[in-house]
Amino acid sequence: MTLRVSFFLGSLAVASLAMAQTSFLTNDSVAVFYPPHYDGKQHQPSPIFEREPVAVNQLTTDWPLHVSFSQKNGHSIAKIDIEDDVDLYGTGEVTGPLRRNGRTIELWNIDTPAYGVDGGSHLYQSHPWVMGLRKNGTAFGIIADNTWRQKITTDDHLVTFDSEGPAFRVFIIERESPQALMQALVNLTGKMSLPPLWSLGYHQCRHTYYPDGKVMEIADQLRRHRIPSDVIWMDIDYMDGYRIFTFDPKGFENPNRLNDYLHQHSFKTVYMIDPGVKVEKGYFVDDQGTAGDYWVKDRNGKAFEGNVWPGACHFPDFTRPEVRTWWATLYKDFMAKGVDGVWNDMNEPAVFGQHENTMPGDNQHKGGDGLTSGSHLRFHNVFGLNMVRASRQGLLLANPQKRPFILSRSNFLGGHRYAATWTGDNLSAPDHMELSIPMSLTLGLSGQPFNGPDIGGFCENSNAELVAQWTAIGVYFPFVRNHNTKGTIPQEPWAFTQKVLDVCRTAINRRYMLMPYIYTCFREASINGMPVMRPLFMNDSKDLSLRKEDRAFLLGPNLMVRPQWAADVAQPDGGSWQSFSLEDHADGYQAELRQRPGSIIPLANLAQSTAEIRTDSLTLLVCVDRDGLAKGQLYEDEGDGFDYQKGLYCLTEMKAIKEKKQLKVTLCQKDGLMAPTERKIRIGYVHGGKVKYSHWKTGNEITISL
Ligand code: MIG
Repeated sequence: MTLRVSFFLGSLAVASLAMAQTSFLTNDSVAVFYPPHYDGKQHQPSPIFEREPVAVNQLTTDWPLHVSFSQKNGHSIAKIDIEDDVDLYGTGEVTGPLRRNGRTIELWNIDTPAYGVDGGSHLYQSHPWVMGLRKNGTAFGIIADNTWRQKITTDDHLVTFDSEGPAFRVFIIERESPQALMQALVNLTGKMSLPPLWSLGYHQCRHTYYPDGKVMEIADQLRRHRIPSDVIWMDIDYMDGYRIFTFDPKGFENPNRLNDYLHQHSFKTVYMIDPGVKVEKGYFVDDQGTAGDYWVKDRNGKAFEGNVWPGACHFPDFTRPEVRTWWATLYKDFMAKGVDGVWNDMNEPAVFGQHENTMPGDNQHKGGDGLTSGSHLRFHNVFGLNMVRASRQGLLLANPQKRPFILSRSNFLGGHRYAATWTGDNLSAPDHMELSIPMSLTLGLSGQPFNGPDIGGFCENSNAELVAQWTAIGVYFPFVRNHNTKGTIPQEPWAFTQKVLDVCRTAINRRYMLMPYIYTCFREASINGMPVMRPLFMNDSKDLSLRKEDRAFLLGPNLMVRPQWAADVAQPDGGSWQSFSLEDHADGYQAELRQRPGSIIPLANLAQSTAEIRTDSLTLLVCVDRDGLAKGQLYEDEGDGFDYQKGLYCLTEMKAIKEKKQLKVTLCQKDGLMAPTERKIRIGYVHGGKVKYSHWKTGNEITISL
């Protein structure tokens, strides 16, 4: 292409025109810019995209943003000039505020326990993605299609990707709004498939509940204290000497019995699986991997060994399709013991005692299926992504009728196709609680809708105040799990005072009541890429007063959440959102909830687990706009399995109209093959800081007097 250009022009103009000649528009109206000397074999097939985008047209001359490529000291650099007054967001799993102008983010996945709250350390995941919001509300997104180590710098006028690897392509999306931008992002990267409903419940974890009797005791306590909950987690000590896919013969001698017990009490189980495989003759995982020659190699071509929990370990080379297939088969017997979900930790990969706690950059990966072999430097940032890709394959192989739930610590842009995530080893401290809001918002804007922090904090002792405050807001995050590290004091909701227990119960009750709404938000995320938890600016991208707000946030389109400790937050729509309470417990901790005028939020009756949630009696919170109108949606399906993909779901549209002192609400099925449920309905009219509840009624058209 450069050749063709230089044929026409003198050498001076070539550089700029070569660029113009090597940029295209994809069939989805996304611009792709190729650097000179682009070698696709160093980058493709890209892990970011669900399928390789197809370039169909030359880029139009009025395309606003352009990329200039350069090489310096062996680095490949892409610079994108941006206009004045653009607010930047995204950049993946990062600390610091929501607005990302003036930041440097290193993309190199490492195990970073007790990271700081602002800048500095790079964390467990990489998302070469920057989004921009202009004053007029239009949005752009920039993807560097590059897995090699790189830095993103966001100056006010310039976004730079500076990579230690070979020259890479840059994709730029232009859309009329941030909502349309999120849609375009998932059109490229793929849609998150719906998680099982149980994974949206409350999760209780610690490093480590041991032995199995302790796990049962935790289950009993959750039920006895009437903390609605769905999942109990098994951290590394359930294993036999940290050998993955085994169970400790003393503490977890009969996993079937334990899992049966938990299932009988309406709990699901999630167990940890790390990538490191103990080097040991006679251990079936190591034997199989060695027989198949499945390990990552060192620079001399020998199986690399590095220390993790079990001591010396081999690491599966997940870039290879045959290794992923083998890894997938390992889950079959494991899941058959009653395991419901899997936690893939340490997959940066973390390796003890090595430079940056990971494997050497000159380790070798073999690739396959169109992926060329290459050094660890190329594949490091996608080690986690490729691992969870293989794990997902495994869970689907083991249980083809169930939606896989995988939680991964490491990942990469596009990895939401395979796993949910959490924000790693945070600290039990108020500033980490505050940080968890912009962090989760930013992950959502970076294409990972299913995420959340360790509630209560992971490292160091938590305390009563922190657990109460953190739970009071944590229940509005997409992923809700209380977890802490070894050697610290317990931090379950009941571990402190009656007051803390009550605060946590009220908060978690609220989440379970909101579950029909939250599930509908997840469904939306799975279709149009809108984050479940989103910044206020998503309500109105032209309202500049919302651009920096990262203490208050939105759960879906209709619910605003303000932590008690955040006094004056920005208010969408000029402060017209209506404050209300769910379960009127003025305990001083619960987040303030506000509903968007013009919306309807469906609520379930209180349940102790998602398995108990029934939508045959619903409360509809109705908040009308100035014209007296409101509407909303309710998505229902079986909560697990894949029949919803064949249309077995019910999408209900709800509409309300207020005339004089009458409020009329109508429900009508808009889509789906599942028959609408016969139900009892109660209207909660949200107005003036209160909810006025009607009696329970039946039918799809309900009129109440206000
Ligand atoms: O190096 O499995 O982030 O959640 O409890 C520590 C033990 C290894 C790190 C995870 C954390 C987990 C812990 N793991």
